[in-house]
Amino acid sequence: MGVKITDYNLPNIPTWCPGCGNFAIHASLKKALSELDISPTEVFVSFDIGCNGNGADLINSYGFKGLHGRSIPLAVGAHLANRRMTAIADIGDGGCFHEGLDHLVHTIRSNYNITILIHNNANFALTTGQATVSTPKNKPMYGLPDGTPERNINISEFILNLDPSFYARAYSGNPFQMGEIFKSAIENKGCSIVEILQLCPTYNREFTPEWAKANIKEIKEVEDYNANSIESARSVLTNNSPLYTGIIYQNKNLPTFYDSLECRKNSITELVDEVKTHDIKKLLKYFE
Ligand SMILES: Cc1ncc(C[n+]2csc(CCOP(=O)(O)OP(=O)(O)O)c2C)c(N)n1
Ligand code: SF4
Repeated sequence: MGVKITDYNLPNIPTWCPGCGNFAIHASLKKALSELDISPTEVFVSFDIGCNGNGADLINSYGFKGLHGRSIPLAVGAHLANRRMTAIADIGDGGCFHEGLDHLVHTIRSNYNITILIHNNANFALTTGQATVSTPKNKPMYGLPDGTPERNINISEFILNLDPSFYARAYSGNPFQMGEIFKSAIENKGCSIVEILQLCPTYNREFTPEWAKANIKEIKEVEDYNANSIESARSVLTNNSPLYTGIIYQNKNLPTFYDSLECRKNSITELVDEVKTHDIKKLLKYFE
């Protein structure tokens, strides 16, 4: 193996709170990429605005820190321009299921070959703990002492209803399983969604490692579980009790966007190879 996990390190110091699940998520991502022997020069990671997005300072790869809710189209753009890159979007549950929701829906629908890592800490953490779609109803949150009056969304069922190519759930307190899930997601040919149940001891104090131990189970504990069956996936996601982690659903037969694009079928170059340079001096003269 040529690539080492340390090849992905940068000298910057993380600013996350002690006990934050983002530490393990980042370490697992670097471990997965190095174990897949993917060089940092072949990786593009787009980061959202949020605590998750502070990871932009910590990974030695190509990348872009975009606007809140917009890390998904950035990864899509990188992938469409150059399929030699492994494109990963890193986003919080707030960015993903509020302002960025349309991007998630259309990326799954188009089946672009990218991986989306959703840090689900059940709140908008960077802005000090407001309620997101995954915050339990009636839970007091910043600015909402009596809890949110709105209903929440079962995000795993929501994703499954879009018929994704790959949906897995990880838990930040189980980095070994998380790293293996990331590897499978990156290797999957299509849009891979990984929802990570992320510890946030500052704004989601109820979600503790003890709670997780009692309520989270690995899908491999379900006898004869078939991750290729959407019915099996639905049956374990409906009431989320227990919360299962692992590869919940994978459809290896779903064509990717590029597979379905007739005009690019026989091309041997990437769009990035086809960019031509244009002399715009003449055009600029017109405005003088
Ligand atoms: C376009 C835009 N909308 C809203 C904000 C304000 N904002 C910045 S971070 C943030 C919360 C991020 O929450 P989430 O995406 O769940 O990530 P977390 O901080 O929990 O990791 C919000 C609402 C912004 N910076 N830009
Ligand atoms: S507020 Fe929560 S998500 Fe943000 S750094 Fe602290 S523990 Fe992590």
